[in-house]
Amino acid sequence: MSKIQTVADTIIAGKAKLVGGLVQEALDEGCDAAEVLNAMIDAMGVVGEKFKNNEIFVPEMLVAARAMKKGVEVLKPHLASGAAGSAGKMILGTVAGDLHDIGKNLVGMMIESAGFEVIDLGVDVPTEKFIEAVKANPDVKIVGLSALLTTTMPALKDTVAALNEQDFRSNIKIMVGGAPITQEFADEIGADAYTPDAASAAQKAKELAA
Ligand code: B12
Repeated sequence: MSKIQTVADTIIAGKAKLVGGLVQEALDEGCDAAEVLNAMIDAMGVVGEKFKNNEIFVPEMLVAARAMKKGVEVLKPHLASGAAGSAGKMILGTVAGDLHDIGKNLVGMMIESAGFEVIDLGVDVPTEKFIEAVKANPDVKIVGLSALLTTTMPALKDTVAALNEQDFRSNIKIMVGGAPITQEFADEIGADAYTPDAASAAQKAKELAA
């Protein structure tokens, strides 16, 4: 079995203590960091499927998430490279009611490596906190919102609606993403951009801030 497959299987099994070492071994053997990351993302997809099919439950999903994070820590220096801050500032957060942050963190990491300073507000972020953060950072160029649940898509919509009403609206661009989000939904709620993954999010952020 390939080392990358072992990394993926270890994430699915939620063996957080082993993942870091295995990722390092894969890199030492010459595996490409982006390829390792993609396998890890796919592993989280497998975890989601198992959860949907009642083969595993929330605690198992949580340990898989912890394992994923351990792996990302080791990968980070190999993925992120740019000089932070030169491209501008971005505010990033997962919307109210939603605790998923692995995708958001990857987006933050890739956008940082594209030269942005990322102000990460964390998870379960109420609308007012996004607004306050933009007011506190008038030079911010992009606000990125993440939602992973169909039940928090309305919170995403409400946050975009509230941002759209602010005086600062013309100074910022709003990017949205997360597994249930589509380009159509982004258009419907009045966001400026949607991308399906972290790499394209970084590319898009550069275009929007140019
Ligand atoms: C890990 C996980 C958890 C962990 C989260 C831990 C953490 N720290 O993040 C825990 C255990 C806490 C959890 C809890 C729950 N979860 Co959960 N979870 C997952 C799982 C398995 C993986 C998510 C993940 O990390 N994916 C990997 C990352 C890399 O992908 P991503 O998040 O999609 O991000 C990428 C893109 O979407 C995009 N992106 C993301 N954000 C942004 C933002 C911007 C601006 C842009 C441009 C792009 C972008 O770029 C990212 C990188 O490429 C998914 C299954 C899945 N297939 O997604 C279920 C899943 C999302 N969870 C689900 C559910 C139901 C729940 C719970 C309700 C379960 C429960 N009964 O309690 C709770 C809700 C808790 C809450 N209030 O948020 C469902 C959602 C169903 C739905 N349609 O709404 C899923 C799909 C599982 C399933 N198949 O049923 N979960």
